[in-house]
Amino acid sequence: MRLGRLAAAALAALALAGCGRRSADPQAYAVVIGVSQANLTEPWRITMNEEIRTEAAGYPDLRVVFADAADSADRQIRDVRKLLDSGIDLLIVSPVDAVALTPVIDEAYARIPVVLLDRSVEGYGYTLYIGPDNRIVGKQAGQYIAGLLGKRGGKVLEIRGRSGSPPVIERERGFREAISHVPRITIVDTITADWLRDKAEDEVTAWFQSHQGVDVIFAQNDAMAYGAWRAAKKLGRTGIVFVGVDGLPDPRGGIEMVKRGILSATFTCPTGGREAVIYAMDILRREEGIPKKMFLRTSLVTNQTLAAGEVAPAPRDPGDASGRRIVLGFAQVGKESEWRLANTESIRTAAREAGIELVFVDGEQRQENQIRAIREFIARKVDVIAFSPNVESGWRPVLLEAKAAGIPVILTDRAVDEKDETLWVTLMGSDFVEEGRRAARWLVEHLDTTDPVNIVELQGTVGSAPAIDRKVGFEEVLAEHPNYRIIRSVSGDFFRSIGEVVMREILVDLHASGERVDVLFAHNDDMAIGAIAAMEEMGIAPGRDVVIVSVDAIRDAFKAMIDGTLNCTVECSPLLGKQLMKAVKDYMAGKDLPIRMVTAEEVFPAEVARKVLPTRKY
Ligand code: GYE
Repeated sequence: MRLGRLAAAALAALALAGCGRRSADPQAYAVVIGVSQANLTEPWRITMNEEIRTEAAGYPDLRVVFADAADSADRQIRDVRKLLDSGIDLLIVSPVDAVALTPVIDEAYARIPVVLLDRSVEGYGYTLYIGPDNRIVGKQAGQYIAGLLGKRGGKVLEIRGRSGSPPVIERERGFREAISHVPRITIVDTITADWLRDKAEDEVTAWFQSHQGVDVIFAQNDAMAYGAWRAAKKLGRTGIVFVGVDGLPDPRGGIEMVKRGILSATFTCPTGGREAVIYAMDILRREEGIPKKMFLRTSLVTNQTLAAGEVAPAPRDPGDASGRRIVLGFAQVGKESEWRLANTESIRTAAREAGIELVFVDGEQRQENQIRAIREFIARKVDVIAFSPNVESGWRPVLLEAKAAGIPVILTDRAVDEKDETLWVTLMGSDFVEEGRRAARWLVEHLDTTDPVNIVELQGTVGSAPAIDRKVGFEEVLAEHPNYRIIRSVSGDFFRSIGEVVMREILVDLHASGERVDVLFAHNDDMAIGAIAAMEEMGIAPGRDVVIVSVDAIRDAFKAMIDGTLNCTVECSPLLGKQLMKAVKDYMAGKDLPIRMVTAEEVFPAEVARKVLPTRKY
């Protein structure tokens, strides 16, 4: 990581803002991180840089060099190039514009690790994304306003940030999803104010000239909400509720505005600056168990939540595990698939290597067994509970018991359909909706046809997160291609044997009704491999007569692709052991965990199977 003379000079030239009193000589540092910031006009971004600076100060061997793109994509592209040429070891970047910055960030990623903060790029050319889940931010704001207005509904004026930027699109989407349930809530208008207070004040002042009553003004950040409040105050418009986002703790931040009654509510939106440095150093230390995406927790701030101490609760003292082994209680789903067996093995091995005492219970595909196991963990006062929920619903009572017992819960692999996110500390695993989308995108590209296409779908366990979400993602993409039709959709419960049985029944039924099947979409490889056996038995050539796409990317799927009986598999990694043990240790050490961690995954068509098989770990 030593820097060349030229690089040192370039770095010195770029080092507009180094870290405080520390030596300016880049040679003095083992590690140099470059930070390319989108702008320094938004209070939230100023806080992000501050957090990076503060956290970095804790690493004596680390130097951080900042660059400000002043909201210009061209300038940011130049900044990133300069930082790269100056020989930095890792890049932290918050892109001004996702599309414009993708090529240069791909370039950087080809050379060094890249951490994206708050805004993403096209594709997956980065090491780690850290940021709020902006769709959830919009959803939470919508739920709050729906709760506030109730059945009588009302008129909402929406103020959005820079149009076209991903946070704006996602917050709008989440907001509309949440208020769509209350027909009497109408968005009377949407104003664009580029995240800026003054622009919001001017725009809202103009808007009031030609518009009458509005019940709520929802602004996508606190600065704009404050601008709107000033406009209303100036024009004597009263009785309006103002809702913002960001909830920064500083004297002019959203929390203060709630306390002063300017805002009725805001939502904490962590900048991720601190986490970016912590995980950047983990990446540079080549620590394992680092996910592809981390979504930070956003929480509602009102005077009630402030009074209840829910906002910015007192820092948690590290679990008193100092010196003794951490005890982790893990309730597994069962043994339904090769994926599940690999997942169990990964967790057992990682616990051993991490020196964590693992109390492992196999739920044998039954929710009540997992619930009983969690109650035993609570009675035994384990330090942390982790489990993979067999199905999404029915967990509230036992999660409330764990919370009451003060035992943190980690969800691995599968989510629960519970709104109260304080009932678990993090969810780690795959993006199942995206997996469904990937399977459909591959299929449409592979077939490249406008002819009618008949699809049979083998679903996973009914009511489980992967089955629900993969179906949603798959159908979301097919909705744009009406010639694709799912003609049969039956559950094989993720078992190879059941996949074979139900596929046989479907083929007999289709034969009787004279219907043709062109495609099989199986929610996991095991069911697909079972279905392949049923097809061969019925004289149908799997992979040729019927195109087959499935999910997991287990070794047997690659063997089937090499045999020509399977056409594509979408990866879903079961190797969550290291990530889980890192999360347990980080949590016990007092670190806050992101609300969601998403693993890095790919799509494997048959063409690459022979080359990739030797590299597969499960
Ligand atoms: O796809 C399947 C397993 O929850 C992601 O469960 C997991 C799924 C996986 O049975 O093989």
